[in-house]
Amino acid sequence: MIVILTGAGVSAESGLGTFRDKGGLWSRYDLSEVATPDGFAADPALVHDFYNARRANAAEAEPNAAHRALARLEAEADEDVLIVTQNIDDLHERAGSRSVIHMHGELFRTLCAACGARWDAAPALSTADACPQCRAAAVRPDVVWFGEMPYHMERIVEALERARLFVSIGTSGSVYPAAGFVAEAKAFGAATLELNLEPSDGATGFDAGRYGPASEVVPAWVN
Ligand code: BJW
Repeated sequence: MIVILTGAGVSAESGLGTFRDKGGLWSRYDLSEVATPDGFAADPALVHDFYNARRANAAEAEPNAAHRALARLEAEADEDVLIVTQNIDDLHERAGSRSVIHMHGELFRTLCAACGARWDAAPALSTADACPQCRAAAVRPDVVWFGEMPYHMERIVEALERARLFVSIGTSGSVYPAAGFVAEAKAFGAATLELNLEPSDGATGFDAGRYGPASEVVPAWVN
């Protein structure tokens, strides 16, 4: 089995901003204000504006050659291929990948913080929205903020245990638990490979690395 961890760098060439690069989202927004439960409690309208803008951006974006190469790999490989993405966009699915885990949630899904109901997101969410199930005004994007538990951790650890190869693509490796997957995969016996624009902070933890834009290095690796 091949387990592929993706991050914002895989969608960068589709026009979606990364977080920590120069000019990235965290240079324009205070992450404690827009990506924490406390930030949402303090100013839900600001947080909705942040995600509404990203939803509009993602709706206009198209998958790039890296997303398409990964979909082709899944279709053609004679072993299981699982994408574990930290991205909340839907570009892997739109490129044709079927086996995708969104560990940090999904931009196009909505969560009721009161009753846990989930449904497809309207293009724009507002503080006036009520949950269709319990009517509470506790509607939030279905994404994982700092201090919250990433989704599907049990399935991910099971996959890391089975992996023959672990590949990390377009992630700075600075956010846990995803940043720890390479060490876990290695401990379970997998070979590890980093594909990124440049060596990440955790590059020395990989057996090998190939560096350049995802739209080039990912298709070159898949072929
Ligand atoms: C290109 C490119 C091109 C550019 N081609 N490449 C251990 C130690 C210390 C702290 C902690 C710890 N464990 C947990 C914590 C706390 C915290 C944390 O990690 N803090 C760190 C900052 C230190 N983690 C959490 O709170 C997490 N929850 C948690 O741990 O729960 C408890 C738990 C315990 C044990 C097990 C399990 C759970 C939750 C983290 C939630 C992160 N949420 C966000 C927002 C999601 C919604 C949204 O999108 O708005 O997730 S933050 C943001 O960072 C987003 C991303 O998914 C995530 C990672 O970013 P990513 O994808 O790596 O982007 P960048 O910008 O950092 O990097 C882009 C890379 O691409 C760069 O390397 C570029 O070079 C490259 N690139 N163009 C190829 N064209």
